[in-house]
Amino acid sequence: MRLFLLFAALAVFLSPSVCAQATVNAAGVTFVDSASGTNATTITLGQSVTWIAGPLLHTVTNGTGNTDPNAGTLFDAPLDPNNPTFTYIPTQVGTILYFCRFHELFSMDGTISVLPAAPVVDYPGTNEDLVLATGVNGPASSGPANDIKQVSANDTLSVQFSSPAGALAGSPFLILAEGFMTGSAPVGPLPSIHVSLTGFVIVVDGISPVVPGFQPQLPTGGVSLDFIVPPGMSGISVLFQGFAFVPSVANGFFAATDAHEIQIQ
Ligand SMILES: [Cu+2]
Repeated sequence: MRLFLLFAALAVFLSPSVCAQATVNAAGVTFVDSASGTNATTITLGQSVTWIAGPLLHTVTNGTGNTDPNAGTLFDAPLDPNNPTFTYIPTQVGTILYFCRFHELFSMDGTISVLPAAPVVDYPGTNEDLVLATGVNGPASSGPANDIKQVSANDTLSVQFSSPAGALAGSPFLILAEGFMTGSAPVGPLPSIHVSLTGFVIVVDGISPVVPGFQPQLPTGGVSLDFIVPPGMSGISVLFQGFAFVPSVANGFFAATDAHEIQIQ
């Protein structure tokens, strides 16, 4: 019942993701990477490399040279005043050698080292002793690469909220959630708050006294909730995030967990 209420609160915002990219200048008869200052470029998988022309005629050609049978199999692009830029996005981890067909004898060449993409923390919190973990029909998990999960109707979603080392046990706390159309995640008011000020609902209220004089507190063992995913909710996601409110934390006001996005398939 409560989950239906969560899903009723929908927020439609777009959060564009920005990927850093590399640029390489054709300087005379040398390729110069803007970051390294040499002909060596390092990126992570998913990032692009853009070459920028100088006044001379060049090519950007993968391979070790004109006699390489594989030369030009990945890219073989002109780079000159009429073709001022060329962009390539590698599709796998590894090293790509490239050269200029016109200036091979001048050693006009370079390398692209493509590293694995780092695990993504999609919804970072304040990195304190406060953890939200979620599980689908099994153990709950948290940490990098665990912020987004998929569920289907009738799955059991478990949401666990705790201060593993106990530093924030006993604090006033909140567990919040916000529903949205998958792909249109809400935009929070601060980098560590991912629910929007207008769209969140309170899942567990660890602030407001139920009995006057008795302040609720985060239990030492944390809080654990189980939901059965209702049918008919495909295409909707719910963002969960937990907070503790004590002056001893880094910002003096609150600690926040990573948020977890649960996408209903
Ligand atoms: Cu050249």
